[in-house]
Amino acid sequence: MNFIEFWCFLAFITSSNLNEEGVAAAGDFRYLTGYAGPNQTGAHYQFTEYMPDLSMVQMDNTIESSCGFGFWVIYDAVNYDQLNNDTRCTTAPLGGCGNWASWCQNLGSSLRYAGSPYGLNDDYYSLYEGTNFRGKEFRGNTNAADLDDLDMAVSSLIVTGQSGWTFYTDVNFTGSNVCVFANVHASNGDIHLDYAMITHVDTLGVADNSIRSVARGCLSESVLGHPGGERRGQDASN
Ligand SMILES: [Ca+2]
Ligand SMILES: [Ca+2]
Repeated sequence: MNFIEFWCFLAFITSSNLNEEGVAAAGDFRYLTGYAGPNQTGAHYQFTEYMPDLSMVQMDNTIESSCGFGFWVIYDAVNYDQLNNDTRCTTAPLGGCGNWASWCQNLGSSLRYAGSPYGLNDDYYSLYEGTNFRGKEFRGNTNAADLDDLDMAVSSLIVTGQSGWTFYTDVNFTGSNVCVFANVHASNGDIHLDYAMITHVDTLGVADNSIRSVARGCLSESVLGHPGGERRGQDASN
């Protein structure tokens, strides 16, 4: 099967100004303010939760720039793209304000964040039915002996925080396995985010649609990423 993947990383201008609307830049305040025009102009809407259909707030195929904080994924279709498209547009999680990449502008019809609904850098996993974080999801911060609707369906995943997570190809923590730690350590002032974005799980050495359970901690000899150390090296204040 042939499909074109657009690796669409929103080219945010790095800015220490985490918000422009006078909201306290608390470390756990996740939001995305989308604007209909470039350079944060025009009609706008501030999202703090999942939005499966942007027409509900008159922003369908409209957003061109944003300010934000947290790990947001924007989809071409409603309901997080299901399996129809494979365009990936994600925000730089600590990136502040900026124009979206041209191929992401006027495209978004749904959006949601990855990671914990609570603290930005909480230990958490988000599993997705489609590649590039599309479709149904299964998410959590504890062991899961099975994955309900996502049993043998996981094609991509994101982990946040500093815990490792072990993914298994059978239920009840059995079968082949791989451990994933955050492999990106972002910081902006005293705000930190550790994460790993796996756009295709087969890059982990487990087959697509094979994951069936997940355990907290690194319980596999196959390991992606590194526990903690790299980020501490960048964090002179601690
Ligand atoms: Ca669209
Ligand atoms: Ca799948």
